[in-house]
Amino acid sequence: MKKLFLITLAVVLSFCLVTQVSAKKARILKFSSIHEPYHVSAITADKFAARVNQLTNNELEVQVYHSRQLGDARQNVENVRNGSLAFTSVSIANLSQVIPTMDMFSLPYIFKNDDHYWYCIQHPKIEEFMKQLEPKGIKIVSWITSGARSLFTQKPVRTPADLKGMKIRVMASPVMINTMKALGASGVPVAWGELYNALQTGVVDGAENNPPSLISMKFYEVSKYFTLDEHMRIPDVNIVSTRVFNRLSKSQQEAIMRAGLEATHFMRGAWFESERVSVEKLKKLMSGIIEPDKQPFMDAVAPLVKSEAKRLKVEEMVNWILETGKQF
Ligand code: GTR
Repeated sequence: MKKLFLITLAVVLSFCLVTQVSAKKARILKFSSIHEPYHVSAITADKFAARVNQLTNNELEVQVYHSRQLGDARQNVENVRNGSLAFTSVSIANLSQVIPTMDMFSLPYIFKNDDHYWYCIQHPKIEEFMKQLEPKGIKIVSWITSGARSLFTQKPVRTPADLKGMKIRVMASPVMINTMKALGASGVPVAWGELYNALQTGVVDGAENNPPSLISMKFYEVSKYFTLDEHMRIPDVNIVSTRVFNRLSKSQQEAIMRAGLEATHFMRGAWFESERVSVEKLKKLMSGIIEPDKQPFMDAVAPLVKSEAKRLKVEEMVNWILETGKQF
């Protein structure tokens, strides 16, 4: 009888324990993505979220909101800074609103190719450089890529002379605006979510971006030519709010950083494939994919790289990037 009582008690107690554990609520952390759910950056965010949940045994639950549901890039940056948003993925060009020197990464043709890009961004020198953001409330969780940015326009562009008088959409980055000027066009800042409309209504004559984004945002419907001049490789990064991060336990912080590193590895391969597939699709969807001689574009912006590096006071870093490029 006593034995039965003890067994019943043990069952009741373990039931209470289980319900208590499962009742322990996960801490919800929101991740805002400006991309459509099938864009590689959005898929990377989903994978990151699932991995954080798994590595923390669901103590943390990262919830990803795609397609600008929680805001466009600049708003996301502000929300990460004030802690109302935990994560976002963003172009470093948009971090120039926080620290102007971040615009260094927008300098045209400073990265020789994809391998040179990855060599630089994973170098301890750049890791150190990015720490400037921490007192501003932003911590880098993972480097992802946005590939090379190229021009897409209503009229064909084969040389910088063809850009004369054109209004080209850029991000709110002084370096991007000045680069368009050096190429003979004018750079017009427009938010990502408003670009389709701006192209459709002729507010701008073109824009510049990577192949996967032309597909995910359907820009091929409202522009005809894609000129693969590959003028910039501006990194995207996944960032976390330091206000949120600093309140987490050490093991939760480690889980986030580990999931972040894994996201970088995943993204690098997935991006490569997505870029290839997207160019194939765009060949069928647009009037022309132009592979121009890049040299005249490079020549047109070479003086600007020097003057902008000086203005931003990043000459030493830019010289290092250009110098290391000789090995690639
Ligand atoms: C995309 C990039 C975004 C943002 C966007 C834009 O390719 O992934 O972070 O830079 O371009 O041009 O606004």
